[in-house]
Amino acid sequence: MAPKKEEIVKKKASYGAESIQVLEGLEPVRKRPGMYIGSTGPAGLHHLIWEIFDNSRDEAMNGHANRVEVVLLPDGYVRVVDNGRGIPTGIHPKTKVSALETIMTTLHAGGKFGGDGYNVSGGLHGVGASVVNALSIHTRVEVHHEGAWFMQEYKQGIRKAAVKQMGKTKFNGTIVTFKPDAEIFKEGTEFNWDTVVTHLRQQAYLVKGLTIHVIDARTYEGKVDLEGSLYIFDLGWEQPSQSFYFEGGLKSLVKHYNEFAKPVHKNIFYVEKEAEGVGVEIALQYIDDLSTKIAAFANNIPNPEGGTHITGFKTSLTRLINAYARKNGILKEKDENLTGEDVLEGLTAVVSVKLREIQFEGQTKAKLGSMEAQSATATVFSDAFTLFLEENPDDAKEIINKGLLALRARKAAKAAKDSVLRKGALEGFSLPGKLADCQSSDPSESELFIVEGDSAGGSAKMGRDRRTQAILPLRGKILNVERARLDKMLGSEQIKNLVLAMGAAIGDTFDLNKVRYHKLIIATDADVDGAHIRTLLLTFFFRYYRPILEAGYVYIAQPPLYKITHNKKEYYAYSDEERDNVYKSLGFKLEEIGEVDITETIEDESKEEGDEEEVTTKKPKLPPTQRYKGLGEMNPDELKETTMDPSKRVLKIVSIEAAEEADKVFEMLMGNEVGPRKSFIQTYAKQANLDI
Ligand code: 1YM
Repeated sequence: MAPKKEEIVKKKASYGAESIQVLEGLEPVRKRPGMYIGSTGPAGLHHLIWEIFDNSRDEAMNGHANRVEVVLLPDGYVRVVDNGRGIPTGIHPKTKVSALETIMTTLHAGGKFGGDGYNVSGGLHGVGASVVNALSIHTRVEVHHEGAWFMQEYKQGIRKAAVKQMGKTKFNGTIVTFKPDAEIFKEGTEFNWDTVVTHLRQQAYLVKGLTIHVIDARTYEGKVDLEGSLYIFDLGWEQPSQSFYFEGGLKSLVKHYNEFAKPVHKNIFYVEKEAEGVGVEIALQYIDDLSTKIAAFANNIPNPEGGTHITGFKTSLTRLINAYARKNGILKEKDENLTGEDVLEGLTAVVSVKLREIQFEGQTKAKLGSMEAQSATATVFSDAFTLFLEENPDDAKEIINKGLLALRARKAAKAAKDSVLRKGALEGFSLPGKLADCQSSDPSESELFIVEGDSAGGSAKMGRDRRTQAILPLRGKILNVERARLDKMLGSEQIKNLVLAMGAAIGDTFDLNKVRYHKLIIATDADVDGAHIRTLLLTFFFRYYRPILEAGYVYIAQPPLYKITHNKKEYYAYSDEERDNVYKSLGFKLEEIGEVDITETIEDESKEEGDEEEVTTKKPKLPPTQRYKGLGEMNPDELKETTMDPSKRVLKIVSIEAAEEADKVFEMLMGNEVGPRKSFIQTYAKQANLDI
């Protein structure tokens, strides 16, 4: 959250109002909200909840609270309740106002009370509350402390009145109710239930023993009784709600991550210990998969880019696994060590550190920079993991076997890559026989059409502009290698041809400057097989040719779905909607006609190719319309006009994100786990059926 933390002189003090440091008012927050909450979009809006929640969570981490409730209320309000000590309400000696008011209405007001508590939010305790207050149209804070119940309200961060004692109470805790200011959050002030639930679930894993209730009471029609019970949850409303409580902490989180995966060993490794003044908590388990998931946290802040703690962890993991494998004769003297890459394959791990002084690399908190976290993590992990391997020999054996498998796969992949390279190198300029190359040798004007199937390939060859357009037909089914590791694809003739045609090698020797075409156009059919092949090609580019994607060289052709013939003129439509628009523009009224008249080419398995039957449903009033199921159904002229001619065609550029998405789909379709594939197929079965 708040920048320029360094400016704050940290002062050790015991609990009390006098240890709060006051720096400035709240105007800067409303002037530049982005500086304090990142953005005024949805992320910034949700950040408000996290800020208030963090104060409750810190109270729990310091051992004073064990329950937090987050309620989305009607009319855009949010309420966060905890059962901690309550924000101090005593009078501050300098400002002569209540500590509560100072915390809520001044920037950088906070305090480090109770000396040895972790400064868990990576800032000063309570610093975020004033920012939330400044950006809310209405805030109400209630503190229940030692039998007394206090309250103060604010508008856009400005108090309405002094802190008031409302009465007596038997609770202890803090309640903050606020409504984000629509003037600030111009994109909208509606919270996303899933975002809130996901964030709070993760937080529950990070704070062992803390119960978090999340309640969606936005549609509640009764009066919201803010002054009744401390916990709305206790009132028994029938509202969507979720509660999280994880005794196992990070162990539970690893279990959650691996919920749909197949573990390669039974016991989840877990340690929680302090070294060199740094709290370290680690959990891990290997699964039968190629991916690696390491979640990193420093003072409960996610570090998507890792940092010193992750470095310490990874280095130790590689060293310990090799040491154990050698000691137990699994790796012989002549064998080479497993690499860091090998031991990461299939790993799910969570590493969380707690530091008193925290340093991040760069402006965001994405990467931890504190050096002491590296050695502390290494120390704690080394001792505990060595013991784990020794006490759980079955788990140890499976973990090492998994690493050995990765090592073998890595070597096989390298051999395959080398052979592709060698072939390219040996044959000099010789290109694959399947490739119909273009005449131009200027990559910036050259295009390679990667076409599904030999028959479409034939049409494309005839319809192309030979000067700038090259065609590489792929035999569809062969690419459909089920359950294959991607490494194996490199052994496939089809992929080798593609690599050779592109002319830029692969792996370590890849050179973007050598790519022979600056447009690589994937042209597959608009059916399930076509989608499958496209996914596979995109995955291939994503994993082996990311620079090509980043350079924006990869495109997807958009062949039309329909051809409409009317008065000797032809019209192409790329979607059902476009087709209907064509009808309308030609003066046909869809509403009156109802069903659309479509001529389809029905393929009959028992007949020879080309011997197809035309089935036409006669509905008199619409012009003849042909639906293309594949590129192969188009003649060269049609293909040229609709898909290849640069002045008429539509191409979709592939972003790195789209390729990453394809990679995920590929993993699901081709991976070892049956569950996700099954549910994917069930979900998309309806869409798939349309093509049959
Ligand atoms: C719903 C939001 O803010 N709870 C909360 C905040 C504080 C305390 C307890 C607290 C902390 C300390 C001592 C301490 C805060 N205190 C301060 C400050 N819930 C919510 N619960 N006594 C009470 O850290 O030593 C800031 S936040 F600065 F006054 F200590």
